[in-house]
Amino acid sequence: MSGVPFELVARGKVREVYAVDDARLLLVASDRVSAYDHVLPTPIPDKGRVLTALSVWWFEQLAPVLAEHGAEHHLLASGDDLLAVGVPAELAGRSMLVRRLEMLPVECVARGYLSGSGTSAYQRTGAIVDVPLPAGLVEGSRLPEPVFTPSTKAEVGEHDEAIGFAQVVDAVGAGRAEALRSLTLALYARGAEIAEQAGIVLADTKFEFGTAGGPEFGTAGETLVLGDEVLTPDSSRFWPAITWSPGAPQPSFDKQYVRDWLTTSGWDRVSEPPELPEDVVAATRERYVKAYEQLTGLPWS
Ligand code: PZK
Repeated sequence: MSGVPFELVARGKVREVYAVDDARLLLVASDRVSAYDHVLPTPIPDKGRVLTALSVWWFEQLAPVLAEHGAEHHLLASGDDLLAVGVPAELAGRSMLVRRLEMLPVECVARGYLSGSGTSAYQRTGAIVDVPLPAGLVEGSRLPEPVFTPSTKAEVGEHDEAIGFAQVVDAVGAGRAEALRSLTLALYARGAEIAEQAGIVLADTKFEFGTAGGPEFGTAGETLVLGDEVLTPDSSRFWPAITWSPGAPQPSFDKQYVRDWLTTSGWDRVSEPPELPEDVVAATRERYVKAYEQLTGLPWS
């Protein structure tokens, strides 16, 4: 049915992972979109290709930061280079061939602005788990400095749960935990700087890391490898800088038309979500394309 000549090894809400061989995986991004914890029945044309192209571009931008930290990324090939690997032409544009890693069981979240679950935690405790924050912040506030707020990796349908640094140490060891925090904050800082120059606030983002297996796994000299998709609107909060105004939820760069339409549609947020009208689909596709063009400075195809 799917037409992918590889074994499915993992499936998320809007993308899939296939095993190409023992050493390589294929990450395939779909055109599906999620909102309010549901996958919508209406795809957004080109979303998978745009997010893949954006992620590939970011891996290139972040390579110097990774190198400074003695780290690497997992991307091996994308686009038409995948045809030689046997990836069907219809999928090549929304696929990344990556190194198969031993993934570390931690979501590495960096936040430069207060939002969402970060705001909820702050309002309850004045902190995000073990990271204290100053008084007087509101939804959308810029933080005095970016913070590392890791979380557990939830199963599909569950929510990630914020954890403290000590739990990261328990999960991966003190040396790796320090390296993850340092690298996460350095990658966020570079991403936020590039986004800011493009008129986009990178409020927060989530990275996943692994280690390249082999005999060095778990030893002191091992190399951390940045995996997953990076700095896409699905792994990050992107806000238009021009409308940034702390004190209320910020409009999403990509999904605001979808959210606004769903909110006014009468949908109860519990039952199956309705199909999107074609003008909302077209406007949302344009937002993904605009995010790509604005960030990269490149024309979309
Ligand atoms: C890997 N996921 C998360 C789940 C997705 C992605 N380079 C890698 N090596 C080994 N495993 C993974 C990766 C990566 N990236 C990441 N699952 C496995 C995930 C569901 C859908 F696209």
